[in-house]
Amino acid sequence: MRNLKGLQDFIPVTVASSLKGPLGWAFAKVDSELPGTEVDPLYDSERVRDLYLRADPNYTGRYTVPVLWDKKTQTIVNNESSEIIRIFNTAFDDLLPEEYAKIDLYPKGLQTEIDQMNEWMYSDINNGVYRTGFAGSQETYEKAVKTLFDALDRAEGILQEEKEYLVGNRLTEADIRLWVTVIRHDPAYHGNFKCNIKDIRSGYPAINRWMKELYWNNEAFRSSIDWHHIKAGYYSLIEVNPTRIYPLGPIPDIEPL
Ligand SMILES: N[C@@H](CCC(=O)N[C@@H](CS)C(=O)NCC(=O)O)C(=O)O
Repeated sequence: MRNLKGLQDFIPVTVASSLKGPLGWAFAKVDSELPGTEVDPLYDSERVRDLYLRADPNYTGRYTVPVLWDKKTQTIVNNESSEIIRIFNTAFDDLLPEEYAKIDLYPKGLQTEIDQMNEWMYSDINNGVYRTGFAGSQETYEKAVKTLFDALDRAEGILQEEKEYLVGNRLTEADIRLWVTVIRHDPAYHGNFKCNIKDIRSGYPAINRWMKELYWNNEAFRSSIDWHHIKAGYYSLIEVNPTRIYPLGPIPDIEPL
């Protein structure tokens, strides 16, 4: 969303390591193993946790990413990705050149349809992969994995017949929200989270085509992906992969168009 709206100069990004340690996500100051991990340019923090505690010394919740940080008030503005993308969609339009200000990924006439789609996609797909991967019993796993693949079947149905986008024949927030999970499916969730009833490349031709078109035809999507961070990150989750060894496949990370 940041790239699509041309917000790169207003909102710099700092990438933490995707190798989660006992104290959570670290900056390059304490963990520079993965290329692409950066230092915190504001406070040279060791971890994302330090930003949460700087914002509120009494904070006791989870230290999650993403974090939208306000340099002026020196605090966290938001840490919920679905809200951050809504903020990016309109909040900076006054400052943006017309070509970017006019981009609207949550247009009035499509909001109901987008919201309805977000609802089942979030619970069954975006969050569904986590429910599957972190299931603590066979029964919970089987329930979650079936729900996930039923929802992927539903998305496949929507994207059939060369449909370019999920809602309204134009790129919307719904595409972004499905894409961020589907792009990680083959390299991460399929193996590490046991989401392996099918992979995207051989099991979902319409989703695969849509995913590849967004990736290969749109720099905003492609440049937001770091395959190594995705793979090493998920496979470093000690709860599901104690050896932290990550697989070399699938090769390629994503198929050509
Ligand atoms: N509601 C948040 C959830 C974010 C979230 O759970 N992020 C994960 C990484 S994908 C995280 O930082 N987990 C760290 C933890 O739970 O300790 C959002 O979607 O923005």
